[in-house]
Amino acid sequence: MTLRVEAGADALAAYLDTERQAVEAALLRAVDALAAALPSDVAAAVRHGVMGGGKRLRPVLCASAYAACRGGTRAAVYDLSASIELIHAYSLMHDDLPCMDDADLRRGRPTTHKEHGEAVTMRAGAALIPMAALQALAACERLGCEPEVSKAVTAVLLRAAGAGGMVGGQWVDLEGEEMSFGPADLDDLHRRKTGALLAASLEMGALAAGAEEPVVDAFRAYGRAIGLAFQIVDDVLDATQSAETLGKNPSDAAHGKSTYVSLHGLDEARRRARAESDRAVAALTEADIAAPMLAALARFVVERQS
Ligand code: GRG
Repeated sequence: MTLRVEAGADALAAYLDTERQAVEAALLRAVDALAAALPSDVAAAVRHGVMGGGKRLRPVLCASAYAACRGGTRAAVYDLSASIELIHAYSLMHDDLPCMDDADLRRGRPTTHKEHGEAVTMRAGAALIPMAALQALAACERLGCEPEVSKAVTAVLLRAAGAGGMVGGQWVDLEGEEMSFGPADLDDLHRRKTGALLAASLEMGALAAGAEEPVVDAFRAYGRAIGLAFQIVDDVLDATQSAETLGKNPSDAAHGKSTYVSLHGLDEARRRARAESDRAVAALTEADIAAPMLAALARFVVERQS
């Protein structure tokens, strides 16, 4: 089978809607389980940070990669997908803290620390990290993965979240407040800060589905490319949209950091985002992966308005 067809906008919207509902249900299961083991103030902050909307892009990518490899999904796939969103949610909760981005608006609502306080938000975010790893392991077991596959899937998540990935990218980003980056530095920063978790989402779905190495590699390449496209578009939106439309405070340019727009200008930034989206689709096509929704998602990432 080959990827000749890209789903249309309506089909993609309906698909995203259905997938997101399954993800929301899995996230609620995870949050309820974690909340039972936490003091009530920390549990409330976890609920605020995890259940407060969001595109749920990473879990949808994970479930889509699984479905493309296995021809369908199962409930446990969404529990696996939700483990990635728990990491993403903690990263946003901590990123918004005064010691990092100091943001008061996220997903159109007050940030977690604005409602629950800084100390409680720190604890809630920290509780989500081990929870995510345990959830990934348990979901893999329920999917019938061999123990070494479960470990590999969980390791992909933790590696992407760690110093070589998201946390490392955030360090570099924080240091960037005092220095300006060149184009290669900016690519490297975002490959780690945003791209690593996006690529891991697809890799985890493919690995859990038992895909062969070339297929896993193709999903990783797709993830890396849409990760970069996603970040370029984030900079374009920051430069062109109001906080009200975005539901968050435009950040990097406001903090004097280099962005794709400040380095390349708006038109070139948009061209680069489209080129990465094309690269993502080509990675799937070349590996003969039939995934029309993922092809459409690569377009959605560059056309999104928030
Ligand atoms: C201690 C250095 C250190 C780091 C802790 C805070 C942190 C870990 C990492 C920050 C990672 C971060 C904020 C990455 C940005 C990722 C990004 C582009 C977020 C926006 O993603 P969307 O648009 O958001 O998918 P929604 O709201 O749709 O989920």
